[in-house]
Amino acid sequence: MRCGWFVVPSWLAGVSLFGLVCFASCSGDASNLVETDVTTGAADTPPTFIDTAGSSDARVDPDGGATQDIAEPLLDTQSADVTLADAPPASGDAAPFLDVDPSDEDLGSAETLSSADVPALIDVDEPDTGPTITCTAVASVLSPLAGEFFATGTDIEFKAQVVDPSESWPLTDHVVRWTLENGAVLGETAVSADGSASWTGAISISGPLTLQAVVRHSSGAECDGAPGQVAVRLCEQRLDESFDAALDPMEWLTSGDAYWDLSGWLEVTGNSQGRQGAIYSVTPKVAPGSVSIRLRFATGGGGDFTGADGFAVSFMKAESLEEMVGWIELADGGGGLGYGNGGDYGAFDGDAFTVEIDTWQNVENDSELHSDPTASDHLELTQGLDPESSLGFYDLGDVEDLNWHSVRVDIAATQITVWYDGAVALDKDVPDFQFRGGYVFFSGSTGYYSNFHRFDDLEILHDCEK
Ligand SMILES: [Ca+2]
Ligand SMILES: [Ca+2]
Ligand SMILES: [Ca+2]
Repeated sequence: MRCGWFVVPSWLAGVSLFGLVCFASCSGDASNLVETDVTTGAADTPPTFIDTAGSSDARVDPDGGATQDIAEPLLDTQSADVTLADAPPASGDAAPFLDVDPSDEDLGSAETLSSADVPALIDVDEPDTGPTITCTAVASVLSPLAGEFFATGTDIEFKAQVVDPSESWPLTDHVVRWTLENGAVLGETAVSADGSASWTGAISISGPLTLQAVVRHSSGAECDGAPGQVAVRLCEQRLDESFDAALDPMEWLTSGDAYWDLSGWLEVTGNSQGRQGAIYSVTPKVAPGSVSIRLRFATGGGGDFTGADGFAVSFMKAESLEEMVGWIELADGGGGLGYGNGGDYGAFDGDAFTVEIDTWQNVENDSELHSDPTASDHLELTQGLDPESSLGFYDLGDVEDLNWHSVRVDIAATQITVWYDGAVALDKDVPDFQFRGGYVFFSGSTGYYSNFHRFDDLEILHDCEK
C-alpha cells in the first residue's frame, strides 16, 4: 500500500492545504481517512488537515494513549473525540472549517478564533447539524476519459459539467469538490455560469483510481446527487523515446539489417528483398501489469516490389539479455516478421506480447508456417512470439503509403484496447491474458517483396498497479 502527499491548489479564499492520502493502512490505522485539523487549537504541526469528523477533536491517540501532540499527523478514527485542552470556538459552531493560520494554535484552552480564521469558516451560523439547504445539482465528468492512463505526478485536467434539474440555485452558487473515491480532497473550484468546472493538478500515487466530482452548494452543503466519477490509471513509470538522437548502446542495440535512421527514427529492414532485423532494449524496460503502449510507424516505398512483409514491436520476458538476444537470432523472417519463435516457429514457450503491422497475407502450406486472418494489411496482436497465436486483429486496408500512422495499445488487466490513428480499432477482453512486460524489441522482415519499415516515438506508461 502506498501513501502520498499531494498539494492541493488554492481554493476557498486562497487557502492552501496539504492532504495525506492514505490507502488501506498508512500507519496501521483505520483505512482511508483524511485527517483534518480544526481550529480548536489542538497542538498542530503544519501541514494542516481537513477534519472529517467535523467536531472539535483533540489529538487523541487512536491506539488509546494519552492525549498528546506528536510530530506525525494522526488518523482520526473516532467521530466524537473529546477534547480536554481545547474547547470549541465560542460561536458554538463545530462544523469543519479550514484553519488558515496554524501558527495561532496551542494557546491553551478555549482558544479564540483569530480574524484570519474567520473567512475560511463554513456555515458559522448554521446549527451544528450542518447546512440544511436543498441542493440538487449534479456533475458529470467530461475529462479525463474513462480508462485513461497518466504518469504519476503529471498534471491531470479534470473537467465536469454541472446541471441542476430543479434550478434551485444559480449554477454559480455551487462549487465542485474534486476528490478520490475514498474522499480525499484534491481541490475545490467554482462553477461557471454555464455549469463548467475544472481542476488541474498532479496526483502522486499510482494504480487504478476513481476520481470524483462532488457538487456542493457554496454554503458548504453537499448536493444530493451521486458524484460524477471516472476511473483512470496512474503509472509510476513512463518510457519516452523520440529516437531523434543516435541510439545509446547502453539502452538499445541493433541486429541484422535494422538501423537507426539519421532522420530520427528506427528502420528495421531497409527497402530491399530478403531483409530481417531487430532493435532491442538492453535491459527489461517494461513492468508487468496494466500498460499503455504508444508509437508511430510508417511503411511503404517498395516501388514495383512494394508489399512485404511487415514489422512488429514485442515485449519478451527473459532471464537475461543473452537469452533474449538468442531468441531474436533464432526468429524467423518472412511471415515471422523477425520475431516468430513460438508455436510452429520454434521452441520459445515463455511470455511475450507482440503488436504487428502485417502487410503480407501468409497462407499456411508446406513452406508457410501460419495463416493470416485477412488478405488486407492488418494490425494484429499475438502472444508467445507465435504469429499464429492471435489475440485479435484490425483490418488496415492498405497501409503501405509511407505516411506516419499512430498506434496505441492499452492493456488494463485482461481488457485490451487498440487505437489506430486515434480511433478505436479493437476493444476486447481476453480471459486469462496477462501482460508480463520485459525487454522491448522492434523487428521486421521483407521477402521477394519489400518496403521500408519505420518506427518512431515510443511512449509507454507502465508500472500502473498499486
Ligand atoms: Ca523521431
Ligand atoms: Ca503476414
Ligand atoms: Ca499477421
